[in-house]
Amino acid sequence: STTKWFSETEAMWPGQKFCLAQEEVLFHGKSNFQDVLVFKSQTYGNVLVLDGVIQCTERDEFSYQEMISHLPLYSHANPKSVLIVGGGDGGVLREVAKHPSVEKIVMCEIDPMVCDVSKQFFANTLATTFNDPRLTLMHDDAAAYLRNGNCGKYDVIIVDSSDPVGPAEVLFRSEFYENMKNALNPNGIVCTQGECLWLHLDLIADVLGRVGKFFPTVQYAYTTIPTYPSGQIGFVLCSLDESPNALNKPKRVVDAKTAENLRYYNSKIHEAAFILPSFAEKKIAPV
Ligand code: AAT
Repeated sequence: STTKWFSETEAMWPGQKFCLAQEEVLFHGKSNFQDVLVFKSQTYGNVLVLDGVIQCTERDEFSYQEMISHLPLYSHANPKSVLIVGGGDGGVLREVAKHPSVEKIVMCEIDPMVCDVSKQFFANTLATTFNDPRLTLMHDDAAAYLRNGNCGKYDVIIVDSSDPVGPAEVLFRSEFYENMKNALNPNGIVCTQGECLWLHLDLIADVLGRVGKFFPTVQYAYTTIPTYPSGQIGFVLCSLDESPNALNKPKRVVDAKTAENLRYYNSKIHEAAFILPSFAEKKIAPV
Protein backbone atom coordinates (compact mmCIF):
# COMPACT_ATOMS: atom_id res chain seq x y z
CA SER A 1 0.00 0.00 0.00
CA THR A 2 1.15 3.57 -0.56
CA THR A 3 1.91 5.83 2.38
CA LYS A 4 0.00 9.10 2.64
CA TRP A 5 2.31 11.89 3.74
CA PHE A 6 1.25 14.97 5.67
CA SER A 7 3.62 17.77 4.73
CA GLU A 8 3.97 20.96 6.68
CA THR A 9 3.45 24.47 5.27
CA GLU A 10 6.87 25.98 4.61
CA ALA A 11 6.10 29.72 4.65
CA MET A 12 8.41 30.38 7.62
CA TRP A 13 11.12 27.92 6.59
CA PRO A 14 11.41 28.19 2.82
CA GLY A 15 13.22 25.43 0.98
CA GLN A 16 12.48 22.64 3.44
CA LYS A 17 9.39 20.61 4.19
CA PHE A 18 8.85 18.21 7.08
CA CYS A 19 6.57 15.20 6.46
CA LEU A 20 4.90 12.61 8.69
CA ALA A 21 3.28 9.38 7.53
CA GLN A 22 -0.45 9.90 8.07
CA GLU A 23 -2.89 7.10 8.90
CA GLU A 24 -6.16 9.03 9.14
CA VAL A 25 -7.61 12.50 9.56
CA LEU A 26 -9.45 12.67 12.91
CA PHE A 27 -10.70 16.28 12.65
CA HIS A 28 -10.45 19.10 10.16
CA GLY A 29 -12.23 22.42 10.68
CA LYS A 30 -11.93 26.17 10.47
CA SER A 31 -12.27 28.23 13.64
CA ASN A 32 -12.70 32.01 13.70
CA PHE A 33 -8.91 32.27 13.93
CA GLN A 34 -7.25 29.43 12.03
CA ASP A 35 -7.39 26.13 10.20
CA VAL A 36 -7.43 23.27 12.74
CA LEU A 37 -6.36 19.73 11.81
CA VAL A 38 -5.85 16.61 13.94
CA PHE A 39 -4.50 13.44 12.34
CA LYS A 40 -3.27 10.06 13.51
CA SER A 41 0.30 9.54 12.40
CA GLN A 42 2.06 6.24 11.81
CA THR A 43 4.84 6.73 14.38
CA TYR A 44 4.25 9.97 16.36
CA GLY A 45 0.74 9.39 17.78
CA ASN A 46 -1.94 12.03 17.24
CA VAL A 47 -0.78 15.33 15.77
CA LEU A 48 -2.28 18.84 16.16
CA VAL A 49 -1.77 21.20 13.20
CA LEU A 50 -2.78 24.90 13.04
CA ASP A 51 -2.68 26.75 9.71
CA GLY A 52 -0.61 23.91 8.23
CA VAL A 53 2.07 24.04 10.99
CA ILE A 54 2.63 21.19 13.49
CA GLN A 55 1.91 22.36 17.06
CA CYS A 56 2.44 19.06 18.85
CA THR A 57 2.69 15.32 18.44
CA GLU A 58 2.07 12.85 21.26
CA ARG A 59 5.52 11.30 20.88
CA ASP A 60 7.73 14.35 21.39
CA GLU A 61 5.55 17.13 22.89
CA PHE A 62 7.06 16.61 26.36
CA SER A 63 10.36 18.15 25.27
CA TYR A 64 8.76 21.49 24.41
CA GLN A 65 6.06 21.61 27.11
CA GLU A 66 8.43 20.63 29.93
CA MET A 67 11.18 23.04 28.90
CA ILE A 68 8.99 26.09 28.22
CA SER A 69 7.38 25.53 31.64
CA HIS A 70 10.14 24.30 33.95
CA LEU A 71 12.93 26.62 32.74
CA PRO A 72 11.06 29.69 34.12
CA LEU A 73 9.37 27.87 37.04
CA TYR A 74 12.61 26.41 38.43
CA SER A 75 14.35 29.77 37.88
CA HIS A 76 11.86 31.24 40.35
CA ALA A 77 12.29 30.67 44.11
CA ASN A 78 8.60 30.31 44.93
CA PRO A 79 6.16 30.69 42.00
CA LYS A 80 2.57 31.12 43.21
CA SER A 81 0.74 32.68 40.28
CA VAL A 82 1.22 31.73 36.62
CA LEU A 83 -0.26 33.13 33.40
CA ILE A 84 -0.25 30.86 30.35
CA VAL A 85 -0.69 32.65 27.02
CA GLY A 86 -1.92 30.34 24.24
CA GLY A 87 -1.31 26.74 25.22
CA GLY A 88 -4.89 25.70 24.40
CA ASP A 89 -3.95 22.04 24.01
CA GLY A 90 -3.31 21.89 27.78
CA GLY A 91 0.28 20.61 27.67
CA VAL A 92 1.86 23.59 29.43
CA LEU A 93 -0.99 23.57 31.97
CA ARG A 94 -0.17 19.92 32.74
CA GLU A 95 3.45 20.90 33.48
CA VAL A 96 2.65 24.05 35.51
CA ALA A 97 0.25 22.02 37.67
CA LYS A 98 3.17 19.80 38.78
CA HIS A 99 4.45 22.67 40.98
CA PRO A 100 2.81 22.49 44.44
CA SER A 101 3.78 26.12 45.21
CA VAL A 102 1.48 27.33 42.42
CA GLU A 103 -1.87 28.56 43.79
CA LYS A 104 -3.34 30.34 40.78
CA ILE A 105 -3.15 29.53 37.07
CA VAL A 106 -4.77 31.77 34.42
CA MET A 107 -4.77 30.61 30.81
CA CYS A 108 -5.61 32.99 27.96
CA GLU A 109 -6.05 31.05 24.71
CA ILE A 110 -7.59 32.84 21.74
CA ASP A 111 -9.21 29.79 20.15
CA PRO A 112 -11.73 27.57 22.02
CA MET A 113 -11.56 25.03 19.17
CA VAL A 114 -7.97 24.16 20.16
CA CYS A 115 -9.12 23.24 23.69
CA ASP A 116 -12.10 21.29 22.33
CA VAL A 117 -10.09 19.13 19.91
CA SER A 118 -7.42 18.55 22.55
CA LYS A 119 -10.02 17.28 25.04
CA GLN A 120 -11.37 15.00 22.32
CA PHE A 121 -8.21 13.65 20.67
CA PHE A 122 -5.46 14.17 23.28
CA ALA A 123 -7.50 13.34 26.40
CA ASN A 124 -4.85 11.16 28.07
CA THR A 125 -1.75 13.03 26.92
CA LEU A 126 -2.23 16.82 26.68
CA ALA A 127 -5.70 17.64 28.01
CA THR A 128 -5.29 15.92 31.39
CA THR A 129 -5.46 18.95 33.69
CA PHE A 130 -8.36 21.20 32.59
CA ASN A 131 -10.22 20.29 35.81
CA ASP A 132 -7.48 21.62 38.10
CA PRO A 133 -9.25 23.85 40.66
CA ARG A 134 -6.43 26.43 40.45
CA LEU A 135 -7.23 27.12 36.77
CA THR A 136 -9.16 30.06 35.28
CA LEU A 137 -9.49 29.56 31.50
CA MET A 138 -10.48 32.41 29.19
CA HIS A 139 -10.75 32.78 25.45
CA ASP A 140 -9.34 36.12 24.38
CA ASP A 141 -6.49 37.60 22.37
CA ALA A 142 -3.74 37.70 24.98
CA ALA A 143 -2.36 40.96 23.57
CA ALA A 144 -5.75 42.62 24.23
CA TYR A 145 -6.07 40.92 27.64
CA LEU A 146 -2.72 42.32 28.79
CA ARG A 147 -3.34 45.73 27.25
CA ASN A 148 -6.46 46.49 29.31
CA GLY A 149 -4.44 46.36 32.56
CA ASN A 150 -6.95 44.28 34.55
CA CYS A 151 -5.16 40.98 34.07
CA GLY A 152 -3.68 40.78 37.58
CA LYS A 153 -0.07 40.12 38.61
CA TYR A 154 1.98 36.98 38.12
CA ASP A 155 5.25 35.43 39.22
CA VAL A 156 5.70 33.63 35.90
CA ILE A 157 4.20 34.24 32.44
CA ILE A 158 4.60 31.47 29.85
CA VAL A 159 3.86 32.39 26.23
CA ASP A 160 3.12 29.13 24.42
CA SER A 161 2.46 30.87 21.14
CA SER A 162 2.30 29.80 17.53
CA ASP A 163 4.56 31.43 14.92
CA PRO A 164 4.36 35.17 14.13
CA VAL A 165 2.17 34.70 11.06
CA GLY A 166 -1.56 34.67 11.91
CA PRO A 167 -3.13 35.31 15.36
CA ALA A 168 0.18 35.12 17.25
CA GLU A 169 1.82 38.00 15.34
CA VAL A 170 0.82 40.43 18.13
CA LEU A 171 2.65 38.28 20.71
CA PHE A 172 6.04 39.10 19.18
CA ARG A 173 5.63 42.90 19.38
CA SER A 174 7.46 45.18 21.86
CA GLU A 175 4.18 46.44 23.30
CA PHE A 176 3.27 42.92 24.40
CA TYR A 177 6.58 42.47 26.25
CA GLU A 178 6.15 45.84 27.95
CA ASN A 179 2.64 44.86 29.09
CA MET A 180 3.94 41.51 30.37
CA LYS A 181 6.62 43.32 32.38
CA ASN A 182 3.89 45.43 33.98
CA ALA A 183 1.92 42.29 34.84
CA LEU A 184 4.79 40.72 36.81
CA ASN A 185 5.44 40.64 40.55
CA PRO A 186 8.96 41.55 41.77
CA ASN A 187 11.51 38.96 40.52
CA GLY A 188 8.92 37.81 37.97
CA ILE A 189 9.92 35.79 34.89
CA VAL A 190 8.59 35.57 31.32
CA CYS A 191 9.31 32.63 29.00
CA THR A 192 8.15 32.74 25.37
CA GLN A 193 8.28 30.39 22.40
CA GLY A 194 11.41 31.76 20.75
CA GLU A 195 11.71 30.03 17.34
CA CYS A 196 14.73 28.18 15.94
CA LEU A 197 18.44 29.10 15.85
CA TRP A 198 18.91 27.43 12.46
CA LEU A 199 16.03 29.28 10.79
CA HIS A 200 15.26 32.52 12.61
CA LEU A 201 18.47 33.94 14.05
CA ASP A 202 17.65 37.44 12.77
CA LEU A 203 14.16 37.33 14.29
CA ILE A 204 15.61 36.03 17.59
CA ALA A 205 18.30 38.75 17.67
CA ASP A 206 15.64 41.36 16.98
CA VAL A 207 13.32 40.13 19.77
CA LEU A 208 16.19 39.86 22.29
CA GLY A 209 17.37 43.37 21.46
CA ARG A 210 13.92 44.87 21.83
CA VAL A 211 12.97 43.14 25.09
CA GLY A 212 16.31 44.10 26.67
CA LYS A 213 14.81 47.57 27.02
CA PHE A 214 12.19 46.27 29.46
CA PHE A 215 14.01 43.52 31.39
CA PRO A 216 17.42 43.64 33.10
CA THR A 217 18.09 39.94 32.37
CA VAL A 218 17.26 38.35 29.01
CA GLN A 219 18.57 34.99 27.81
CA TYR A 220 17.85 32.46 25.07
CA ALA A 221 17.67 28.71 25.71
CA TYR A 222 16.69 25.82 23.44
CA THR A 223 15.54 22.24 23.30
CA THR A 224 15.58 19.45 20.73
CA ILE A 225 12.34 18.15 19.23
CA PRO A 226 12.06 16.12 16.03
CA THR A 227 8.72 17.50 14.77
CA TYR A 228 9.41 21.24 15.03
CA PRO A 229 11.23 22.87 12.09
CA SER A 230 14.90 21.79 11.96
CA GLY A 231 14.41 19.65 15.08
CA GLN A 232 15.05 22.45 17.52
CA ILE A 233 13.08 25.25 19.18
CA GLY A 234 14.11 27.98 21.59
CA PHE A 235 12.76 30.15 24.34
CA VAL A 236 13.25 33.83 25.15
CA LEU A 237 13.48 34.15 28.93
CA CYS A 238 13.23 37.54 30.64
CA SER A 239 13.63 38.21 34.36
CA LEU A 240 13.14 41.23 36.59
CA ASP A 241 15.92 39.76 38.78
CA GLU A 242 19.10 41.44 37.58
CA SER A 243 21.64 39.01 39.09
CA PRO A 244 23.81 37.47 36.35
CA ASN A 245 22.63 33.85 36.75
CA ALA A 246 18.98 34.72 37.38
CA LEU A 247 17.83 32.41 34.59
CA ASN A 248 20.50 29.83 33.77
CA LYS A 249 21.03 28.48 37.30
CA PRO A 250 17.88 26.86 38.71
CA LYS A 251 16.83 28.21 42.11
CA ARG A 252 15.28 24.90 43.13
CA VAL A 253 16.16 21.28 42.36
CA VAL A 254 13.67 18.69 41.15
CA ASP A 255 12.60 16.45 44.03
CA ALA A 256 12.56 12.68 43.53
CA LYS A 257 8.79 12.41 43.27
CA THR A 258 8.52 15.11 40.61
CA ALA A 259 11.49 13.65 38.72
CA GLU A 260 9.51 10.44 38.17
CA ASN A 261 6.99 12.59 36.34
CA LEU A 262 9.47 14.35 34.04
CA ARG A 263 10.76 12.91 30.78
CA TYR A 264 13.02 15.72 29.51
CA TYR A 265 13.69 18.42 32.12
CA ASN A 266 16.31 17.96 34.82
CA SER A 267 18.60 20.38 36.66
CA LYS A 268 21.60 19.63 34.41
CA ILE A 269 19.71 20.21 31.17
CA HIS A 270 18.37 23.48 32.62
CA GLU A 271 21.91 24.89 32.68
CA ALA A 272 22.93 23.23 29.40
CA ALA A 273 19.94 24.70 27.53
CA PHE A 274 21.45 28.20 27.74
CA ILE A 275 24.80 27.26 26.22
CA LEU A 276 24.83 28.37 22.58
CA PRO A 277 26.85 27.19 19.57
CA SER A 278 29.37 29.81 18.40
CA PHE A 279 27.47 30.95 15.30
CA ALA A 280 24.47 31.79 17.46
CA GLU A 281 26.44 33.24 20.34
CA LYS A 282 28.14 35.70 17.98
CA LYS A 283 24.80 36.97 16.80
CA ILE A 284 22.62 36.98 19.91
CA ALA A 285 24.82 37.03 23.04
CA PRO A 286 25.61 38.93 25.13
CA VAL A 287 22.36 40.84 24.98
N1 AAT B 1 1.60 23.64 23.01
C1 AAT B 1 1.47 23.62 21.61
C2 AAT B 1 2.27 24.60 20.96
C3 AAT B 1 1.86 25.75 20.43
S1 AAT B 1 0.24 26.17 20.54
C4 AAT B 1 0.07 27.88 20.33
C5 AAT B 1 -1.33 28.36 20.76
O1 AAT B 1 -1.33 29.80 20.76
C6 AAT B 1 -2.48 27.95 19.85
O2 AAT B 1 -3.42 27.20 20.59
C7 AAT B 1 -3.08 29.27 19.36
O3 AAT B 1 -4.49 29.23 19.18
C8 AAT B 1 -2.66 30.21 20.48
N2 AAT B 1 -2.63 31.65 20.10
C9 AAT B 1 -2.22 32.21 18.94
N3 AAT B 1 -2.35 33.54 18.97
C10 AAT B 1 -2.86 33.87 20.19
C11 AAT B 1 -3.22 35.11 20.81
N4 AAT B 1 -3.06 36.27 20.18
N5 AAT B 1 -3.71 35.06 22.09
C12 AAT B 1 -3.86 33.88 22.75
N6 AAT B 1 -3.54 32.68 22.19
C13 AAT B 1 -3.05 32.66 20.93
C14 AAT B 1 2.92 26.55 19.75
C15 AAT B 1 3.68 25.77 18.74
C16 AAT B 1 4.87 26.46 18.13
C17 AAT B 1 5.16 25.97 16.73
C18 AAT B 1 6.52 26.34 16.24
N7 AAT B 1 6.69 26.16 14.80
